Amino acid sequence: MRGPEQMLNLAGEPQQSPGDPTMPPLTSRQLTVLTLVIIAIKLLLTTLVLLFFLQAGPPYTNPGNPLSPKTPGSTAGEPSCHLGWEQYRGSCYFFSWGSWPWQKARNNCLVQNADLLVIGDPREQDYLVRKANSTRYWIGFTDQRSEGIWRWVDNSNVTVTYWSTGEPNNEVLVSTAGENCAHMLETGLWNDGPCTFSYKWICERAASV
Ligand code: 2F8
Ligand code: CA
Repeated sequence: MRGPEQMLNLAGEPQQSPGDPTMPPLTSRQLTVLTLVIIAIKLLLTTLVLLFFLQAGPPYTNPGNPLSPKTPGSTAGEPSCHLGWEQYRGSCYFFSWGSWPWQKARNNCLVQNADLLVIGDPREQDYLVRKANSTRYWIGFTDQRSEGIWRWVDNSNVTVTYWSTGEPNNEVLVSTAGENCAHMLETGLWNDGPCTFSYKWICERAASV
């Protein structure tokens, strides 16, 4: 009678166990290190995913979302803004956290039932300069359709402009494509810059009842 067959490895030596054909068992130290490495990779991936989704701003600020709360203290029937948006004279303004190229920034406004900021009068400009707090932001002003003809994204009349001295100059030194998108400089005055550059942005929408 033949006894139970012993498993041999490729070198013809007896194998340690059928469940572990090639590797020696891990020591508890190796197991601990492996577990820590797996946890670290998971944490890193989670952080990267969170950073990606939170770039635009907090997730509860989307006015297209019926669950998105309104500004605390708002009275029923009065126009108001969703949490995370600033209200001023019938408009709600969203100041992004992250920086994106102009079109991607505009798309972010559009998916929030808004559009990039349109400045209609000196009071609105003053308010936004104060709120922008010396940070650059894209605004909804562009001459992409026709060089030198600056239009607001909502096609409203250009009633006031706040170009910085010498702007818009369609500078081609930095980008050969020129400069077709306007942003607020740290001073609050405007500059035309390459639309592919990444800046923060301001969305605007009407305050809703
Ligand atoms: O001097 C004004 C000029 O400064 C920079 O170009 C050298 C700006 N470019 C960028 O911010 C990319 C121009 O837009 C600006 O007109
Ligand atoms: Ca410029």
